[in-house]
This record gives sequence, structure tokens and C-alpha cells, in this order.
Amino acid sequence: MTPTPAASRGTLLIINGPNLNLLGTREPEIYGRATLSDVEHLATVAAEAAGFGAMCLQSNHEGALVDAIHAARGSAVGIVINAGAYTHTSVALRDAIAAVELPAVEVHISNVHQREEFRHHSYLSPVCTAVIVGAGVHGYELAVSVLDKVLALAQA
Ligand code: CA2
Repeated sequence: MTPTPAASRGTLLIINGPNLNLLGTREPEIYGRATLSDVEHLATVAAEAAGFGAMCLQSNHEGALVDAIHAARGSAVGIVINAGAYTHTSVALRDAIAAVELPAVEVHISNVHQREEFRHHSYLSPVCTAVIVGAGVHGYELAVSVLDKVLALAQA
């Protein structure tokens, strides 16, 4: 994880979970053609435009994601998270997000509610400030915009 230079409003942690390293290589009809690198770039540009720095992390390992969320306490002011399939299975990620008490926005590139039933439930949504689904990779920019507004109130 290499953070962009510290910005006046603090750092946003941009987390992508399992298999999202494959973005742009397969299933373009579901996830589009943007790569993980494209996603991290557009989220970073949006964060910097709003006066934040950005730290991007992708991992296929649940514990690594839990560790990154814990580390955000004290180093980040907000979290954007696409936890991939762990969204639908992970009490550990939910507990980590709740524990750090940072505003977090859950993102899904696809509209999970148009897909299989098992994707309709999220363990994370109840502990997130907002949920953005089905907006494609633009959802990451929307998530930064939500954190911009939420944190503007907190930082005023
Ligand atoms: O729509 C999303 O962003 C998801 O979080 C993506 C997850 C899926 O398990 C969630 O239900 C919804 C899967 C990410 C897999 O990404 C791939 C990308 C290209 C090729 C294969 C997998």
C-alpha cells in the first residue's frame, strides 16, 4: 500500500477484495472493461480533487482486509470498500468496520440485486454510511463524493 501524499483533509482508504484484481480481464458484460489499476486511479483522482490523499489496497485474503481496516484507525478518515464475495459471508469484515468507527461506503460495480439471491444480502451494509451498487466503476467516484460530504460536516 503506497499512500498518495498527505492531503489537508486526511487519507481515504480504498479497499478492493477477492478477485477484483481480475477486473478488465474477464466477464466484461458484468464488470466492464476497466482494470483494478484504472479503478484505483479514478478513486485517487476523485479523492485528491476533494482535498484527500488516497491509499489503495486489494487483497484476496480476508485477514489482510481486516488488518487494513484496523490500520485505518489513526491513519485514514474514511473508507471505500468493495469487499467482493466477502460482502456476503464475512462477519469479521463487518465487525472490523464497526470497530474502527470511520465512515465507510460500500461499493459494488454490478447491481447485486439483479443477480443471484446469495448476492442480495450484505453483512457490511448495516455498518456502512452508504451503499452504491450497479453504477459500474463510477461507483467508486460516487463513494468518494459521499465521504466528501459526510466528512465536510464532521470537519467543519
Ligand atoms: O459487483 C461487485 O462489485 C461485486 O462486489 C464483485 C464480486 C462479487 O462476488 C460481488 O457479489 C459483487 C466479484 C468480483 C470478481 O471480479 C471479477 C472481475 C473480472 C473477472 C472475474 C471476477
